[in-house]
Amino acid sequence: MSALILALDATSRNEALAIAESTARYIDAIKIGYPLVLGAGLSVAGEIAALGVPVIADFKVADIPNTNTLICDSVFQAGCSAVICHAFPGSDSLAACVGSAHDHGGECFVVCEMSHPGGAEWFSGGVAESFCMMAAGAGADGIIAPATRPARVAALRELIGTRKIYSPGVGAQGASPEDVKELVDGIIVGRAIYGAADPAAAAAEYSRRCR
Ligand code: O7M
Repeated sequence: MSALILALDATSRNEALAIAESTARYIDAIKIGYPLVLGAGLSVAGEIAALGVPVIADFKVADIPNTNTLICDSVFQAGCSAVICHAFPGSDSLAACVGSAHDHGGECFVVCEMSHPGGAEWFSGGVAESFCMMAAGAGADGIIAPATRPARVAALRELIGTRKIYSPGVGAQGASPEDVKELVDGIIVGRAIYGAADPAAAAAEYSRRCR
């Protein structure tokens, strides 16, 4: 049983807000990132949050600690409830993201292994496990792990314990909610909902399948 997180990668503000409004009752959070924010501006975060849906800022923050703090502070001041960062810049950079999140009463999630085919190149061989341990060591609230590789999610669950796992790759990338819903806390679905002819109906169906 998992929460449903809509990856709202629509690139126009009006389209994004219309989809957010029509799907809000079926989803537990909305993840926004560069596709929407570069088109609509960061203020769209507050507009979505005003619908009563928590907003997760997926900027995959990956810089030096000071820059990470500046980015994360902006995200939370804009109304987001959580931020997603990369682990590879190191534990001090990661700590900066976690610190900003917690200073604002928010959460920080760390990408440990990515869902696309190339993700298996970079994140295999113990890298994902190292990132997972870094995330736990930094006090992060959870990690991102790929629904496209449920066995990897299971392996990372062993390491991360009761911290949250959010999992993308369901729908357009080929995974199903049933593949990971017992292993994770949130399933991230993008195109299969926002690109559907009827996004509300698609969200309702994914919500049913995630429970
Ligand atoms: O369902 P999709 O494929 O249309 O969208 C998936 C969303 O999840 C999209 O916003 C991606 O950027 C994101 N994502 C992945 O697809 N794979 C990953 O490994 C990680 C993410 C992600 O959300 O990282 C935080």
